Amino acid sequence: MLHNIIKIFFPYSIVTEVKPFGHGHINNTYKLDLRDEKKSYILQQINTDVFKDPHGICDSHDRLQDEIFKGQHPITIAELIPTADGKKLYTDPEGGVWRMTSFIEDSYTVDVVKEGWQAFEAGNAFGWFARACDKLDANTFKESIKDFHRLSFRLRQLNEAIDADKAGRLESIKEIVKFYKDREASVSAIERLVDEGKIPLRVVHNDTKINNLLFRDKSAAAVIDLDTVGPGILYYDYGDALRTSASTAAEDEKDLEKVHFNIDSFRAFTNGYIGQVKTIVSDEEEELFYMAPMLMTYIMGIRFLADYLNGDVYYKVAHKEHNIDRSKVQKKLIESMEMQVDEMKKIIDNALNAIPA
Ligand code: ADP
Ligand code: GN1
Ligand code: MG
Repeated sequence: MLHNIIKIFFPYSIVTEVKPFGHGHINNTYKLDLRDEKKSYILQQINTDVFKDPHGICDSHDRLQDEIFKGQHPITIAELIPTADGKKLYTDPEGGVWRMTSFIEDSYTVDVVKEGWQAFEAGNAFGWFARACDKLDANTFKESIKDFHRLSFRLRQLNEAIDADKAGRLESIKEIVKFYKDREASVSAIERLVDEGKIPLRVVHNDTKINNLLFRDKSAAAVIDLDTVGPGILYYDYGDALRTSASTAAEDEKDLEKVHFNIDSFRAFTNGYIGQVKTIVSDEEEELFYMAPMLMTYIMGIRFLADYLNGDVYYKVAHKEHNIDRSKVQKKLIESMEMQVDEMKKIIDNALNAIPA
């Protein structure tokens, strides 16, 4: 099956190896090697339950690479590789939708940040990405998933999952549900600002988890997983990236004693990120950066929770507690952030007011 798909892209090549690759939760990803080619490729089956318009995703990727490949940058994105007859996607006879991109050579991902430079590099790379997108007009990009980071939409989904309790799991997790319910109001400020049009809509990444970044040696080399690139606000990328970049543990760590929001990683990431975006940030945007990590961690926490209640229909899971484990980690991170908000504000202010070196 995979070999038939590869033939659509490379009809005259011999496959030496094709194997599942990476730790993504959404698409099916393979690394591909061909005889007589030094370069490798990434072949992905796009999850069309999640992404209803895969052509739209590729159009956005194409426009982004047109913009980014115009210049010389220390960081890059993967390049879309068309089929032999020049199409960006291939739909197989069973309806599976496939895409090929260049493999970023000699790169590796990080799931848990262990050293300060990794957090700084992550901030620098996602900040670079935001600046690279600054020239693109957000109104001409489509959301690949409607209301993706809209808190009220995610809360509605959670409420529906609670009401339906499809998998019969509600009783056992009442305390976790209460934790999130108790905080609904305190995380709603950013959505209000967006609705009032007070902060600019930009083209942003919308899925800045640390393993959507590739490192080479001791630097960030590429920003990947561009499926959600589209309209959004800086806070989404800054906040979602910190959810993983400043966590001391994996997103699904079972031992919650290990989970903390690490203020040193937060500082390093923030210095890297704000150093990049400082010249494009508006006065209004400066105000609520400190709330972004909490909002995005909350949103992911309730999405994992809703998926657990729905019986694990959205995210890939390795075992039946996987989604609730992930949701508990987000809860622990929120608790840890709540204790450090004042310090977070100071760090952001310092970064915004720092005089360039
Ligand atoms: P998902 O949407 O399922 O998260 P990703 O696009 O993030 O899919 O890919 C999953 C993983 O595959 C990444 O975390 C990374 O490890 C690896 N990967 C994806 N694209 C590339 C690439 N162009 N070069 C090297 N590794 C990649
Ligand atoms: C998914 O695709 P991946 O694994 O990088 C999800 C993100 C979540 C993340 C949580 C399209 O990201 O929104 O933050 O899992 N992507 C989509 O790990 O839903
Ligand atoms: Mg990914």
